Amino acid sequence: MAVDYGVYLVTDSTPAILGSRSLAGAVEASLRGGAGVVQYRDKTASHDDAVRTARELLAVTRRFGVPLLVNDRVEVAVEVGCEGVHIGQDDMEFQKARQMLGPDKIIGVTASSTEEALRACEAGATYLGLGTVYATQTKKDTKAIIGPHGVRDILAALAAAGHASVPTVCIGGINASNAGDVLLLAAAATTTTTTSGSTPAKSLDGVAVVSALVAAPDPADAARHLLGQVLRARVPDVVRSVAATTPLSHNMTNLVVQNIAANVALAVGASPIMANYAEEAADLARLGGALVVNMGTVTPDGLKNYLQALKAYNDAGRPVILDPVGAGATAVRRSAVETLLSSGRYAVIKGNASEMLVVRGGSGPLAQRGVDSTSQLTLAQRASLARDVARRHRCVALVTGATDLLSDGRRVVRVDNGHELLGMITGSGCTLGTAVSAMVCSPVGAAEPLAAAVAATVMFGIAAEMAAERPEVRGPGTFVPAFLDELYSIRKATAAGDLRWLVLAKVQAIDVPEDDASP
Ligand SMILES: *[C@@H]1O[C@H](CO)[C@@H](O)[C@H](O)[C@H]1NC(C)=O
Ligand SMILES: *[C@@H]1O[C@H](CO)[C@@H](O)[C@H](O)[C@H]1NC(C)=O
Ligand SMILES: CC(=O)N[C@H]1CO[C@H](CO)[C@@H](O)[C@@H]1O
Repeated sequence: MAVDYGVYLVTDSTPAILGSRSLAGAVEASLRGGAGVVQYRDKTASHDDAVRTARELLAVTRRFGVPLLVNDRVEVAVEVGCEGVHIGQDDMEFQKARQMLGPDKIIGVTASSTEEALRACEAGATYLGLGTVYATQTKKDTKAIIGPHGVRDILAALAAAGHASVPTVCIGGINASNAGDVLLLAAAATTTTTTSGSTPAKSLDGVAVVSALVAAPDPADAARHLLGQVLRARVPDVVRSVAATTPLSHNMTNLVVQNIAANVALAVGASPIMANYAEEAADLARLGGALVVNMGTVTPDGLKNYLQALKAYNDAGRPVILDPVGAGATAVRRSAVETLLSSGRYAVIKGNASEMLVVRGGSGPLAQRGVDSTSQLTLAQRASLARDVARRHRCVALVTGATDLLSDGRRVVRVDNGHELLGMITGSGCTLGTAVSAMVCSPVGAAEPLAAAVAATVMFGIAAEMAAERPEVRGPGTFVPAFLDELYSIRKATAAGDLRWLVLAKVQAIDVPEDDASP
């Protein structure tokens, strides 16, 4: 099970926190809002009661495909067969827990100092909970309040010791008003380069919260709010991950946009490769990059090449991005999209509303009415479309427009960055596909495809806004070079820990009711 540590819920059954609500109800609402991990914490219930409650929660988490961890009580986790445990430094030691659970279960460990964090990583902890960040009512046996700076120091030590890939969440008094500060302080980490090479920076993967969800008037809404903050704070980490690894962006795209697509790839720190010969694809797929299949100019020969390359990347387990340009405009394109969709898997599918209606297929009221009708889609309908495409094709879907809508099938996120000048240059949509591919195949982005697609959309949109503001930009012609410069300077600033550009990021998780009529 791929774990998304972004919004991590720790339960609390004490009446002061839970009130008269049911625990399972609060958990379910948090999961609807986008929480990615649930930790059942109850230090006082009898074994039988704890097992009963854990089973009840497991039934809920399984429906959402989210792991359930049990705090401390390893024997309860073993009995209910949930995904793992979370242990503190005072709890049963790590090796004993590992022995009881077997090699594959998740074991998270709390750490409140650099020494504890390093020891936990060396023991083999799956992830770390860093804290206590702030004093809190829900956990009174607080060993050490370390504050956001303490968290940052531990992260730096983890990176320096080669543990940058161990996921981390911060815990202790985190709520809607302070989560952003803690996340951003951690996100401003820098990659340090020494004579022995460069040490990747490490930031937080998410926030662990108790009352901020369990005691919230609307846990779903509170979870969405936190998710938006986490995704926004993940942007620099993804951007840095691309810059640190220079992943290959293998683009099979149309001739019209080749130049700008290659330049965008370079500006964000990826390495573009232009190869339309499918025979090369198998070799290229092994180089650890991503493939962009862009349907800009479809010919029968081109389609054959695409299919061969798609298979090569799928076989190599590398991500493929589908950009179904002009899907639905002609019968040839409609059938090309169908062939491509039925022939392989995609990590991300991006397109505007008319293209994505074709990708989704099916028979919503607007599906058959052609391209023009999509301009009347409401935001809620486009959001629902993104989620439909993500579910149907088990991918991250990105529906572009003045507001971009992204979904992984469960969560839906809106990004309100960008500038109208982007719409006046050829291939800006296609080059967004290139940026997405770079982010999605970076080490950080590969583990979190939704965060990766959000990062590409945000970086792209903010670069456009900053370019448009520049005094020398008078229209589309002067915009293009300024846009490339801004992508480049965002990458440079991020690597240096300067995140001032991130104040422009507009990322929000939104509620899309399940019964909302699909377009
Ligand atoms: C969030 O936590 C901080 C620090 O513990 C506290 O001062 C603040 O009042 C809390 N805010 C909310 C909305 O609960
Ligand atoms: C989507 O893009 C295609 C071409 O790529 C264009 O013809 C169509 O009008 C666009 N639709 C919308 C809703 O913007
Ligand atoms: C950035 C990049 O790799 N661009 C290439 C994409 O593919 C076309 C062929 O369709 C090349 O001409 C571009 O150079």
